[in-house]
Amino acid sequence: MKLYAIEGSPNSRKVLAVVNHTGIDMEIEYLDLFAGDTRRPEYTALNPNAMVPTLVDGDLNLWESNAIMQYLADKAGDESLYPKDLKLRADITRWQCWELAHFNQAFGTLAFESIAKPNFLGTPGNPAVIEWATDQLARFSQVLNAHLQDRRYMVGDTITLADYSIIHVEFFKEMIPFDWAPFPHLNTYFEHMRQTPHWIASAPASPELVGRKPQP
Ligand SMILES: N[C@@H](CCC(=O)N[C@@H](CS)C(=O)NCC(=O)O)C(=O)O
Repeated sequence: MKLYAIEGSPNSRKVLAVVNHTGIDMEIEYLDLFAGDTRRPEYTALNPNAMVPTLVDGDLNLWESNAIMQYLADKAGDESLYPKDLKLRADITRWQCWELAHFNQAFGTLAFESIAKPNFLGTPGNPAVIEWATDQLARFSQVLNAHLQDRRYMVGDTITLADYSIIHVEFFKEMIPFDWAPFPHLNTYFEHMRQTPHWIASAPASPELVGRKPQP
């Protein structure tokens, strides 16, 4: 199996954490975002979104990080990360969908407008979009904070795919202009999860390397 990833990319890290956690055999090819690797025709033939991650397993060509995580956990037979029990599985899938549709959308939009645009694209962020994303992030952070009030993990008592999906933006959490103080349970959870071994193993060696191809 081969995984295409970008160093430090949040959606790549979700999948890399699952690769590390399960120990599943994987060839990993890192693409260089700044060199335009994701836009090359050989790569867009695999992933027409020109995004990472992408998994190739024989004749299966799979993109969307959460789908890849589910596939790998099942393929590795890891019933702790992604249990077969229907209700637990639905609960994990629910949080993975929620992360993608709401939390990540708000977080990603705020990060793009307030960090990526001024620092990498030479254009200021759109104030109306920043205001919208900030409101949305506060709205959904409240949901996450309440869920985590008396929990150590998103679902059950051990790490599942839901945890790696929720924390995938961890590296950028303190960089965005957002007041996390009203969400103490969310903050405690991120602190705890950022110290877990398979998440640490998926981290870039340094912030400067994010998006760049690691040197052999
Ligand atoms: N919904 C997709 C999102 C993938 C995504 O946003 N990937 C980012 C890196 S974290 C990317 O490749 N960005 C490059 C671009 O937008 O050109 C998934 O979960 O896999």
